[in-house]
Amino acid sequence: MTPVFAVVGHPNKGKSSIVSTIAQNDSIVTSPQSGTTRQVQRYDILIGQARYTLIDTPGFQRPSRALAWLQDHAVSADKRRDAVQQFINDDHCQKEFPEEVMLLKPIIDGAAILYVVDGSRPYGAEYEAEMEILRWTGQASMALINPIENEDHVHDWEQALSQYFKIVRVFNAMQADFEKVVAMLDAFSHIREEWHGVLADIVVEYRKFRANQLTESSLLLEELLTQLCTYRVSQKVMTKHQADSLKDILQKKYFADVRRIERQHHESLKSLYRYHHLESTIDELPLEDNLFDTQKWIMWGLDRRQLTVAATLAGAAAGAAVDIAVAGSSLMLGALGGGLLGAGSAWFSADSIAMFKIKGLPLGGYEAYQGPIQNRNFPYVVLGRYLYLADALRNRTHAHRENLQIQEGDLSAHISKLNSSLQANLHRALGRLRQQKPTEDLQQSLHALLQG
Ligand SMILES: Nc1nc2c(ncn2[C@@H]2O[C@H](COP(=O)(O)OP(=O)(O)O)[C@@H](O)[C@H]2O)c(=O)[nH]1
Ligand SMILES: [Mg+2]
Repeated sequence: MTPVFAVVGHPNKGKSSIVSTIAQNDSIVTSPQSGTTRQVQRYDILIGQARYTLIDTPGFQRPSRALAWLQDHAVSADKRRDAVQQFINDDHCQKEFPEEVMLLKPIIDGAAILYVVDGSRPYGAEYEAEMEILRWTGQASMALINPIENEDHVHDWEQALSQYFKIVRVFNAMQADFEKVVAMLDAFSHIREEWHGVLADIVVEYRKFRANQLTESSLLLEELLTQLCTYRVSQKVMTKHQADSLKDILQKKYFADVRRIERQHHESLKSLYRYHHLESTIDELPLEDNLFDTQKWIMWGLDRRQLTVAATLAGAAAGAAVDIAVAGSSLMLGALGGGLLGAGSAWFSADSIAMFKIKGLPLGGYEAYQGPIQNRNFPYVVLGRYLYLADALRNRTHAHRENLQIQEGDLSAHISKLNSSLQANLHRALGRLRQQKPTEDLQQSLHALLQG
């Protein structure tokens, strides 16, 4: 038995938006133009192993006249549902009230009702005909107040809706977070007895799905960091002179590839969170600049001081309890040698992001190569950028259709929320990646970071 929900209400109240948000999918068409959803659209939702159906409808067009027709065809309450059935089958009604027929049909066929109103617009008696018709179907129902512009009229709506619906919830299509969606489904399991078990399973699947997205996103991040930290491009040539002349070409290719690899992973992350149409923008990785001192790099990654603390933590023996306060104190930094923090110091050495090298080959000829990465901040920059995208995706709803602009974030604030052993592991693992050494423990720290 697959639960089916019909999302109904006036046109342009956010029905399609709510469908997107509940379905966790941005492929559903929403529009500022009233009447964009002209036909009933069935969406078979698959969340993990859970299946159910959401039906998006065009919305009521002539509810008062439709109700008048129904009232003429039902003499008493026990005949109301039959009257609705008759209304759907009636040729004249199909021509006169195509939208009402369309939206009532799935409900009479067994769909539960999600009635959507706009809490920023005043309540009006004209909605009563809609609610009355819905009541006549005898189906389980819930009202969702979508406060499109503000919450000014939510209270009035609650007063009116609670007379027609057992459950009335404020549900902002643009802001309803994952928990809100789950709570809505859970509430439904209590008003429709025969769906209780299956809706409880759906809620479990939603949670598993969400946890799975998090795990997948941390694996994707690990892959991105590993690829970018180890990436290099090379070319074999006959003479040393030819090898020398490859420097610019290889560097260009290297930069382009690094950017492409990052972009691909960002796109995969968007698909993982079921954003298939979302345009996002982020500044290009500033690879050409003198890396460490540019503001951009510090903006995405860590600043000098934080990098020094990171190196201190990374250097501590694995498993040793590291006192972060001590590691970060000026005492400790002083012990490391004040020179470390000096501008242009060799420790941060980063006049080029990756080395260009030429190697003689045993059988003659030369190989020129660019990469792998040298810069200490590089893995942090990649990490920071991915983290901001992941956070933005997790905190937005699929009803949002504006472009997403990824701007600066605060990586060190994110990192400092981890416990000290996870922090030390993270720094150690990123340090090892940069040194082309195998890492363990990276996954766990990344997972914790993404979880926030
Ligand atoms: N700001 C804001 N806009 C919303 C909200 N819900 C819907 N909209 C916008 O209102 C318009 C109509 O929404 P849509 O879902 O297509 O309404 P429908 O006709 O009832 O399906 C679209 O431009 C949506 O982006 C909301 O909660 N807040
Ligand atoms: Mg619509």
